[in-house]
Amino acid sequence: MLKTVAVTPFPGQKPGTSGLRKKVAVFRQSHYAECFIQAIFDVLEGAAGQTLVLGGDGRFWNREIVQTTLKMAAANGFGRVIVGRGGILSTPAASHVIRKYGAFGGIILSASHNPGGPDEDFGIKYNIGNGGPAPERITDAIHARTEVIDHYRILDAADLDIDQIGETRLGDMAVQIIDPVADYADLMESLFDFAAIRALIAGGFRLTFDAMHAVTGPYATEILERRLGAPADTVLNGTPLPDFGGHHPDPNMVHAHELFDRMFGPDAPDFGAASDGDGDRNIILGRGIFVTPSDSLAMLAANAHLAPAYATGLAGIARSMPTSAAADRVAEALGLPLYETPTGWKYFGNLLDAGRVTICGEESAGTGSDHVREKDGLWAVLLWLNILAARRESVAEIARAHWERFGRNYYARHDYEGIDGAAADGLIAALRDRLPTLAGTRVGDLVVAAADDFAYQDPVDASLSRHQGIRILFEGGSRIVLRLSGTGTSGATLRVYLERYEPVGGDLGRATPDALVDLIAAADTLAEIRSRTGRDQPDVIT
Ligand code: G16
Repeated sequence: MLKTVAVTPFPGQKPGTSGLRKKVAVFRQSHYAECFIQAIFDVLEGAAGQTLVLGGDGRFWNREIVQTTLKMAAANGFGRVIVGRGGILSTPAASHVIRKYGAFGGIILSASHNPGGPDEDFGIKYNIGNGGPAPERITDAIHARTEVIDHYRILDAADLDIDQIGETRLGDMAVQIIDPVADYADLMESLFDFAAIRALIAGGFRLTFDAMHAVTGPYATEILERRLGAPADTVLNGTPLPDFGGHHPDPNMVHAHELFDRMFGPDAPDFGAASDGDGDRNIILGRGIFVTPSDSLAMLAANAHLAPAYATGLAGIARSMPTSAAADRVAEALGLPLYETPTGWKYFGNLLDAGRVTICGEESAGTGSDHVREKDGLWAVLLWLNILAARRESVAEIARAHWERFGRNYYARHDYEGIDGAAADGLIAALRDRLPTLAGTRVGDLVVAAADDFAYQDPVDASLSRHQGIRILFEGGSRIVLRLSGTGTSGATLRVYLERYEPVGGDLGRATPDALVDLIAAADTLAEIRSRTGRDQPDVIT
């Protein structure tokens, strides 16, 4: 039976960098999730009778919202919903399933790298028919709709069994439960030289993958252990848990410290990697080396031709603005266009659809290609393995050779988490006010060459996105970027991105903190970080 439920709008249902992310307690309020989901359905044109893909990273509240979404999709006229068994789909797998089955779009339930559990975070995002995150014009329309919504539609029906593969019906709508892993694993097998990777592993190459008790566990087990023949203990923390075992499923030095300890410890394996809550992020380590995400993008782009899918070369490379310029050097050397976009994978969608770029990446541990429209953690791991299998060199040797050819972009991001929102806004506003007068300012030995508030005009649809981060460029090519995160759920997170370029022939083997010490001091002087936030050091350095 179809029910129409009268509601009053909830304030603040504004999608951030990647969908709506809030504390579970917020989502548990009566009608809260329903209002947001109805707002999504209300702004979609032509969805009647179409297919929707549905899945999430398995965090606490995932199963409940899967049931709610199914009943609302049926009441809103969808013809079919394809659901990952158990309500599970990694973000890149969801993107692939949307594309493979020609779906109208998809709803992905995830707060990505944010912690999960009854007191932690949940999220809902909408992806369009190309498999990618909804662009700003759609997320803005969804937000506008949430502000005036006065009812939602839902089918009054019993919960469906979402744990058996097969097809059932909900009202007039078909519900198809699929294996969440198989399509994605097949896609990976079509892109990479699995025989070469299998031979590498069979020859004694040792690898470890930390799934962080998040969604990639079953994907990594199928691909690395079953299809590529890695030993059964290759995947660590491979069982997805609703609270990720009480940890942040955020692959960085702080939250994946076990992996870092192992890779920098005695008897380290040859290769280590981790992914995040919903499987779109990755970090890459070799024995005794961490490859920064910005460097990983550059190294993958420089070597992608070694994998079958990219053997004929790349169309172009895109990176988010705060990501280091390491990839720019590769693009220049290969004669490829390089696009600099705002933070957020959604900005890559048009470039990928238009065939302007093949590989994209972000400093926030995201890399991916035109095979889907999301960043893809296991894809990056497999491309690295394919390159290692082809080159038969260590990760450290590949990194060293890369820097000797292109120079090295020393790079770090300093995060100040959970700071007072007004203080964070004040810091950015004050800096913005001073932008016109910053050029020529001397800070220690550094001289500001230019400073601006990054704006991006999409070259495909000409849409303009303003206020995407403050850039302070110094003479000699060093750079500081400051922006506020759009993915947090408590207070504000200030991100400070620091970069120094060391050309070929320079000192390529420094410790990153040493190489950045003057930039760290300059960031504090120029942005008054300590005095405005009350913090004298960052919470997380990535
Ligand atoms: C999301 C976006 C990424 C972005 C990252 C960090 O990643 O998809 O494009 O780089 O957030 O954004 P912010 O700096 O605003 O917190 P994920 O993995 O959280 O979906």
